[in-house]
Amino acid sequence: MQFCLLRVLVVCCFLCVPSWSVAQNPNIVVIYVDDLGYGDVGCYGARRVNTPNIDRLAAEGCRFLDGHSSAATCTPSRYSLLTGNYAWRKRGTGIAPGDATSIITPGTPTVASLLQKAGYRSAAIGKWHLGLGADAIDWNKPISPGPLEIGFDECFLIPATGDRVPTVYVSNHEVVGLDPNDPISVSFGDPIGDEPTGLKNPELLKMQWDHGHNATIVNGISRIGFMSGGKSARWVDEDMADVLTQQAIRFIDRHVATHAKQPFFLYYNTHDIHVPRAPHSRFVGSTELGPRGDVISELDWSVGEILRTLDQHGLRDNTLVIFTSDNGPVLNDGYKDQAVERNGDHTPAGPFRGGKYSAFEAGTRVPFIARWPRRIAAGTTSAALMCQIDFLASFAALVGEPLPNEMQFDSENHLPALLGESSQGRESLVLQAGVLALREGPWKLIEPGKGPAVSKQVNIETGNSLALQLYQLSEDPGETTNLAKQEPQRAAEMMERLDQIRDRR
Ligand code: NG6
Ligand code: CA
Repeated sequence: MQFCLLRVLVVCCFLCVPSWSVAQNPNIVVIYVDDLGYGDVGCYGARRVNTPNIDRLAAEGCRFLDGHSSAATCTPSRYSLLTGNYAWRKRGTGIAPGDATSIITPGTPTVASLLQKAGYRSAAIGKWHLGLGADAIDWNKPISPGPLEIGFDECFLIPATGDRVPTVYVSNHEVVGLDPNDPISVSFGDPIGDEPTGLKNPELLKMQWDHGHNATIVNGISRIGFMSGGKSARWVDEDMADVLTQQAIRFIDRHVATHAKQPFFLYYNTHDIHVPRAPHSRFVGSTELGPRGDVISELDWSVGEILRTLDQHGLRDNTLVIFTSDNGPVLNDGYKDQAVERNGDHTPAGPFRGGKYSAFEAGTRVPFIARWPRRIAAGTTSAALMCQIDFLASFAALVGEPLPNEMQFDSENHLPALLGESSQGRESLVLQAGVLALREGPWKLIEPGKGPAVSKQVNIETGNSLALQLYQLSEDPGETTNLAKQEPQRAAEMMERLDQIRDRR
């Protein structure tokens, strides 16, 4: 009798559990790193830096071996990730100047607006670099449109990059900590203000510039662009990882406290490991590689803090965490920070050729890890061809929210591959550097293009060549042997298919 009662009770309890706690869509955290190369973290082979937290993510989830950003620089990759469309279809999506207006206009469907429709609360934290405002920005007034107008509920941003003015954070529509009596002015043309510049006052710098980056000095580092005013609002580079990590943690804490019944989407964009590389003193000297290695340690710490926060709230099991990078690695990106001199035998690009800005594989093949303990098997790897452009359609499938069907997207639903349930990813993928490249299975075609074969400033092979290039990556991951002449028909057919995709809309 007692046993029967117990059974009835157990069944009742099960039936009474509110449906959201059984079937609630997972929280989604995208950790989007800046300029991190395929070979820059332990779980992808790095031996000169320790990344225990990133490695833990991989050990508890699926590590993708052929995961890509859609472009070899920041703005187009971020545009594609959020909109599900190739950036090269739209003008003005190259590396955005620090005063660019909003590149994704309100009304454009985005990952954030899709998830918002599906009941998520969302935050964009960290690097934005997709422009803000509709006209020339006045940093002293409310700044709109921005993330809040394309589906995010809140934001805390580095407006462009760490090396561009204005060196201030923007929270929702306001510059954080601005004194109205000390207004901000910014110029990417003629000099403004009377503050020292890297060009005229190199003796004031704690880190020398190498190319570009010689305008207004803020916190001992000269930047791209001139800035005056806004002194109370200026960030301290060494504190940036702490500030952004704190913001991410606070968003999760607040969400749990006030919106626990809703899932959340956290789009967390680190400044690390972009230039200027200015780690907090806790991480200085943590590697032999100088600042570039030390900011990888700092990045790993930040990832660990976010994972710890999920654990603390009991959210680990039902949160999909994706860790990836907006483009491949670069050593000297404009500051003399010892990245080249102290690199030693570290291989930021792993086995691949090129790097940031390059149409060769290292431009876009980046660390790409997905962890969701409830659905993704721990400690797995996948060779599926994956791209961040597919987050839109894959998340739509995940949360059961249809994509607006009057629109055409480049984004494809590869949820089964993302969850490690299928080994089949994309059949084809267009990758953007100065020129476009097409991946199909192990084959890679790079269209002919003018421009230098090696970018002198950053010392990276661009992939530019007047000749058509064709590589077989499973046999030749380093893209050493151009097979276009041996396989003219395959090369011509792939070129035709690249043109078809280009002309599709
Ligand atoms: C380049 C900058 C480089 C970096 C890049 C954007 C110069 C000479 N170089 O123009 O330092 O800021 O833009 O990087 O100014 S990205 O990761 O945001 O695409
Ligand atoms: Ca980048």
